[in-house]
Amino acid sequence: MTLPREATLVILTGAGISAESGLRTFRDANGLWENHRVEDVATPEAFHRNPALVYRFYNERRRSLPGVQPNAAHLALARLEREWAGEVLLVTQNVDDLHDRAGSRNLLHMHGELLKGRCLGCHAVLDWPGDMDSDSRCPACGRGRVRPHIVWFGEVPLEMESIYRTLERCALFAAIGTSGHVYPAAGFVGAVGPETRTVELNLEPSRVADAFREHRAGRATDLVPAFVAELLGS
Ligand code: BJW
Repeated sequence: MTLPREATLVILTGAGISAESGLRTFRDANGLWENHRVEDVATPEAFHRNPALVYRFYNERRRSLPGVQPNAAHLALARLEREWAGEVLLVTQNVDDLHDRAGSRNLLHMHGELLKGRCLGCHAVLDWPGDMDSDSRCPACGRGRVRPHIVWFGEVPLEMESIYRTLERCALFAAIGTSGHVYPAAGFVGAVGPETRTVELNLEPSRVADAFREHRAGRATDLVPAFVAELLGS
């Protein structure tokens, strides 16, 4: 099915797109980190109970970023944004910076970003490339404690209004490398219009695979460059 070149496209990505860059997905290894369930670390309650553990979890992941590079799938999506005549909105659940480094600019990090912190006092969002702990203080107000700028379970994801507005009017919605376990992202496919082309690209069917009209099975680094080339007609 061909789309008008000025059509709006929404692409949702999950941990599977960064897997081939060397970043573990959430539901690999049974979703465990040092024998803690990710769900027991990525919550406001966990942060309140044991902030040192939660800071360490995110410090480790932040430190791993310089050692990984965007892969062919990240680069293909940046190409799509550059070469497509209409709007391409890339919504990622990933907190890594691989889409940014690949060159995507119309990009929303709905679950936050590892390289940012947020002040618990003045709520400023801050660039934070290094480690963070209970002694970290906000450079904007000079007083507030800083937490990772991450959307934990039970918190409202970022940019929701803008995402739903674009979903309602998009001609194509594609979900890449996401398991469909976590809402609201897992429900985006149900928020598009009746004419919208919906495509799932994944190693295996997600939990919400039945809601998509088209499915492509395989690795993101194979599927995504081919899908983008097809959309661009090259
Ligand atoms: C490959 C591949 C390769 C591998 N190539 N593919 C019941 C119903 C509805 C909702 C709820 C409910 N009960 C509770 C909720 C709410 C809750 C939720 O969804 N819980 C579920 C567990 C049931 N959600 C929330 O709390 C969210 N907030 C919320 O709902 O607020 C209310 C509200 C919403 C909207 C408007 C107003 C109010 C917040 C969710 C925050 C999620 N946070 C996390 C952790 C923080 C970030 C971090 O520490 O990194 O975000 S959880 C974790 O899962 C992370 C991810 O972004 C997220 C999604 O995971 P993802 O990306 O799908 O990864 P995996 O590992 O699950 O899957 C990888 C996939 O890749 C697999 O399918 C593989 O096959 C594939 N793959 N290699 C292609 N090479």
